[in-house]
Amino acid sequence: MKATAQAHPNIALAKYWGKAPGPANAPAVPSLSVTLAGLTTVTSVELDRSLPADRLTINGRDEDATRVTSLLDRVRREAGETTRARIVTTNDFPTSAGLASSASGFAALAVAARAALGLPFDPTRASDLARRTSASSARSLFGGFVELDAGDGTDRDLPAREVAPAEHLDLRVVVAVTTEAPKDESSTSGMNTTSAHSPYYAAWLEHAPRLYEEVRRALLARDLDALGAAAEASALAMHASAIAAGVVYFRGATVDALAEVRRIRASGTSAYATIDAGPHVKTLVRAADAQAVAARLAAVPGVLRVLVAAPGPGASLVADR
Ligand code: 2P0
Repeated sequence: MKATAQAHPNIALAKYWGKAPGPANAPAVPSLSVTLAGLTTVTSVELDRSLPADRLTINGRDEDATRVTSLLDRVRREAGETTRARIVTTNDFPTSAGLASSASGFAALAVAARAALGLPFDPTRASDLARRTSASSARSLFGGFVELDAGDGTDRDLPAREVAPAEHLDLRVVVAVTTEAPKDESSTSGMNTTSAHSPYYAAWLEHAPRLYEEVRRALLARDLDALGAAAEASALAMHASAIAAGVVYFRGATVDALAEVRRIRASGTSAYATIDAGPHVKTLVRAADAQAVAARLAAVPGVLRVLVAAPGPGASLVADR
């Protein structure tokens, strides 16, 4: 009746932005990500017959449980249960680090919720379950390099799957943190505004699958330069479509860090930027270059700190303490 799971955030190399038509929170475009080691969310789910509603605590603070309840309700239906749960989640990285704690959070929650309700460990089932609440979290069920298809407008299962294991590519992600403030606009809101109002959303829908194919091909060929070029193009195309709808996640330091990545590249080091629904810049480099690139980015005015992450494992159950 109690289970605990852990999961790690992921960074999309080929971005998901926009939802497919239909009821199931499926992406409008395919995406491909890398799951990161060393940054961990741990979530426990404990059924409690005395609770009138689910109770959620994140890093020791009570939080609104609406999205957590929507996920748990699906598991309760599958398990034939109605009992409410106490959910306790902790992140060992700051939620302002520019790394989506929602991705690792819903991935860990999906694994812990299924186990607490007596369902077997099944990353594919858990990935589809997590995707229905937060699409990027579907990718954190798996380690290494992970892809998620676009939806087809139906309610069919749509889990992510591993493309290549963590050790497949010599890669580090250097995260340049540009603010400690929470983001101005959630991803869900930003992508819905983009799809409703951007004159360039149709162009994004047409272009994104090609960039995804380029990222995938380069990954399988272990070609960091081709992968990085396609990943940077995916991030910039996503933001171009969003900016045209008035959804601007960039800050001054975002643009300055992006310019520094391009200077590093012009000087001969393979370094490619990607930017998510926030102002932080993540740079894709080889392991041997990570410390030097981190030092260059740390010196950019407006960059508060940097951290370096390697490809890591998928979500798993952990023994209850
Ligand atoms: C991604 N992002 O592929 C893209 C790139 C942010 C920028 O998926 O509405 O929390 O819950 O499905 O997954 C973040 O959005 O959105 C995201 P919902 P989600 O990683």
